[in-house]
Amino acid sequence: MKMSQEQMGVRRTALTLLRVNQPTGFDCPGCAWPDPGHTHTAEFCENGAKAVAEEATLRRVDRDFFARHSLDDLSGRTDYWLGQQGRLAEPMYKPAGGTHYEPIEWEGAFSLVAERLRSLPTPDAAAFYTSGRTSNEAAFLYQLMVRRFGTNNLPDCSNMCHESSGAALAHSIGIGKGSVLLEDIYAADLIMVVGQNPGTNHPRMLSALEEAKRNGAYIVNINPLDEAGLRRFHNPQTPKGLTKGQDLTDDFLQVRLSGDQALFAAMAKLTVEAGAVDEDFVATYCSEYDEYLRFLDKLDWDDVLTATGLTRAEIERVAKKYRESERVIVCWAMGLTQHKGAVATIQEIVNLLLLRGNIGKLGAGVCPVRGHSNVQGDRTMGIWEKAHDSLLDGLRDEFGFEPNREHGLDSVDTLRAMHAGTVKAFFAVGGNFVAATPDTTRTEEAMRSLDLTVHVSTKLNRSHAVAGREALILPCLGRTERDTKVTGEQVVTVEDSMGMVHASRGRLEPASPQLLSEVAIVTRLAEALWPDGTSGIPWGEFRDNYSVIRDRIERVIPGFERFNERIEEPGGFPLPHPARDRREFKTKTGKARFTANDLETLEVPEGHLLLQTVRSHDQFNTTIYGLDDRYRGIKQGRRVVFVNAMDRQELGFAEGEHVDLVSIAADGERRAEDFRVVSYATARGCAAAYFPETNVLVALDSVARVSNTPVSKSIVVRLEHRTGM
Ligand SMILES: Nc1nc2c(c(=O)[nH]1)N[C@H]1C(S)=C(S)[C@@H](COP(=O)(O)OP(=O)(O)OC[C@H]3O[C@@H](n4cnc5c(=O)[nH]c(N)nc54)[C@H](O)[C@@H]3O)O[C@H]1N2
Ligand SMILES: Nc1nc2c(c(=O)[nH]1)N[C@H]1C(S)=C(S)[C@@H](COP(=O)(O)OP(=O)(O)OC[C@H]3O[C@@H](n4cnc5c(=O)[nH]c(N)nc54)[C@H](O)[C@@H]3O)O[C@H]1N2
Ligand SMILES: [Mo]
Repeated sequence: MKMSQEQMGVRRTALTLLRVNQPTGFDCPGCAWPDPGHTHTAEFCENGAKAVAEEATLRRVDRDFFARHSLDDLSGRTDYWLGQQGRLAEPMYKPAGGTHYEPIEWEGAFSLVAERLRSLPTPDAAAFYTSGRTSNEAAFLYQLMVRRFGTNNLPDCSNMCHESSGAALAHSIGIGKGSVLLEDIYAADLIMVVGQNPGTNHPRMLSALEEAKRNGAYIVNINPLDEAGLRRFHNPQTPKGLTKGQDLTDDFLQVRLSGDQALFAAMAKLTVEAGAVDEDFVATYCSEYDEYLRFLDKLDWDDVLTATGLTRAEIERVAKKYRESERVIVCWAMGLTQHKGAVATIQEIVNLLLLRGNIGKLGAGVCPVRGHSNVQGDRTMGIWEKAHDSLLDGLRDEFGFEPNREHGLDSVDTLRAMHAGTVKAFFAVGGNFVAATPDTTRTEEAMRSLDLTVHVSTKLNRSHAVAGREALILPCLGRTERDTKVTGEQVVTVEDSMGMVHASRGRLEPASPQLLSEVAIVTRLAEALWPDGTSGIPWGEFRDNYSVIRDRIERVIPGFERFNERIEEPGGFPLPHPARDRREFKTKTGKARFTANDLETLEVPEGHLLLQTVRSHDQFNTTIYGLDDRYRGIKQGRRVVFVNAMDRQELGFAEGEHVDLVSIAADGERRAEDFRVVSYATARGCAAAYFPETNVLVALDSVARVSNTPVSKSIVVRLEHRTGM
């Protein structure tokens, strides 16, 4: 409330927060956790309120602001300062050689961007990024425009987020999405929360866990950090909630960073050895079981204990719970996806669940918990550099053009292509590419070397300050704002983490009369790219009436039958999920696949630690709300490094000492300066610090196998005393 009132004032605060996640309101821009049946007046959380306040702020970034602050000035500011300046209010342009952004008319902006895109040597010389707040309608039109233009270069924030989950699940169960609904959470008898900090990043998930617990579920937390938000949960919205301070979790495995693959394989081995396998399920629904048994047979306990840092007794305790449970769900987030072996780890989770038929039945399944509120929907709409032929065929048949069939660039490959000089123009709908991607110093060089950078954004951020030769900022409406077109007020739709699609209606007066919706920006750019209707696509009709876009989505993307009708259903409608709905597995073998992946031990040289980069309680990705991290006891500072007290002593650092973090990689060292050492309950040999301050440490070539996701959660580093300090 305090942050909301500072940003929005008291009246606007109350009006706004009452509209979050209600059937007639807007979808919370905070996270992708689904909404329950809308029984509470207030289905939002502290961090959702902060996300809303950031967008509904009364502060404005307009032409006077840009006249006062040069690009040099802006690029020297912190992410926190940039975000605090308020909402972008009008389109801005930085000409080649210019030192400042200057105002530009919308029409001029569109024709300039269209002209520059058209004069590229090939459509593949442009990359079109998406962050996960973009609505289904805008995302569908955006990928349509990009594919009509001729490229599949559609990197998105997913590439840095749940790409590993999608890759692993598509291989193992034939669909890259989670297989549980809220009702499953309520019906489970064992829920493992792995590599996730829901107290901060998905607070509404705690209410669901609380309900599950009330129904008898046993909850196990698997994490190198004993995240306080998950441990001592007290739901302020339910007077009859768990008593204050009671633990939400029943067991805690303090695993080492990157140790989860070994942990889940060991639990699988114990399950098999105890004779607890559901042989019928395995015989009916699964393939490659024998090969997997051979892998488990070879699994060496010493390797498991080294990788996990756990005792055999701890692992046996949870494995026993697993085989005594009938309905098991495993939830995870970035703690699993951002490692070198992320895909193998998630496949190992599927292996364990398959052993006892924990998929495709009530109360059981896989639950990757998504980050951005519509990141899953954007992928469903075709924001994917490796889209399947079925989507491209659909676009061809519906819109009458032959799409490029060659796979495009993901986020990391886009950066590589920028370095190589083959990508020359970068266009982003949302996000903060420069700050969210790895290898900050080199990434900034790459962005500055481009001919053109364009950002469709709500708020000022670092990516605007690190500009190409020519650069544009195109300010857009946010989720909370009214979107009025000639046919009336428009609604958009989003898909949550559990594959439920529902409507979102902005209610607030737009932050500036100059703002356009993302749909308007995409369609007007498309009209500038193909003047006089030469694209054969009726962009103007789409802009005037979003129902018409939904009609087209319905015809191209499976699962959206009667789309316009069904968005009115309270709570939305579920998209089909063959593995969940019918135990139908659309994999290469036609069955759910056991996958045997050899364990791989991370080499950490003497005197080094494994560093993970995490979110504080006061940030949304690269948007910094404040400088505290309440649950971890940090006040007024983000440059801290959490280290196990015993490691700190052994390595010879004092509590509170200021150090540099130095990462080592094949192509050399990288340094992040001046972090305060804080002793913290983390697994031995592991450390943690906040992102994006530490992205400078992640080498661009340090990526997860298969998914190409930057390895942000196991960076080999050493601490160095700061000389002369
Ligand atoms: N308020 C708020 N909400 C958000 C966001 C935000 O920034 N702020 N971001 C949104 C987005 S885009 C996303 S993707 C999600 C992110 O949600 P989270 O994944 O919860 O975010 P992180 O802060 O990256 O936390 C990673 C967690 O995994 C643990 N972990 C790290 N490595 C390992 C490992 O090797 N094994 C295990 N078992 N655990 C590990 C860390 O200790 C930490 O608890 O949240 C979304 N919601
Ligand atoms: N080291 C490290 N790096 C990471 C991670 C990590 O854990 N560690 N996490 C990764 C993950 S999980 C993710 S998802 C990425 C996040 O990467 P991004 O999605 O690129 O970054 P965000 O910080 O979420 O983007 C914030 C910006 O989005 C814009 N914005 C907000 N709302 C809207 C809207 O409605 N429309 C438009 N057009 N713009 C809007 C605002 O201008 C704001 O400044 O970062 C990744 N990077
Ligand atoms: Mo994310």
